[in-house]
Amino acid sequence: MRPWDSTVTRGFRNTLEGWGRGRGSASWHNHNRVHRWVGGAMLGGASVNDPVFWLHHAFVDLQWQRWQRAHREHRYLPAEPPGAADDQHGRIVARYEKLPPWDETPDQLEDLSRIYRYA
Ligand SMILES: [Cu+2]
Repeated sequence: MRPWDSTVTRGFRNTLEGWGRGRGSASWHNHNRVHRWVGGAMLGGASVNDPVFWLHHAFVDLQWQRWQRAHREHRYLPAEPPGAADDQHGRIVARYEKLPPWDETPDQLEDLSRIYRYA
C-alpha cells in the first residue's frame, strides 16, 4: 500500500482527506465533506480565501498531530521521489524535497513544536 497515492482506499491520509467511493455527496467524507458542507468559496481552489478554511485546516492539522503522536514509528512518506515510471511521479513531494515555493521540506515540518503546540 502506498499511502501517498490519492487513489489508495485505505490508510490514514486518504481517510482523513475524505476520498471515498461512490458518486455525489456519498463520496465526500471527513476533510472533503466540510468543504462541501460549507460550500461557496470552500468548494474550489479559492477555498483559502474563506476564513472557515483556516478553522477547518487547523482542526485537520490537530488530527495529523494526534496521529503522529499515536504512531511515532511512522514518518512522512514517500522518503524518496517516485521514479519516472511511477504514476505519482511529479505529483507529490517526497520527505526531503523542498515544498515549492518555500525552502522547507516535509521532514522539517513533521515536528512543529518549535512553532506552536495545541493546548
Ligand atoms: Cu481543505
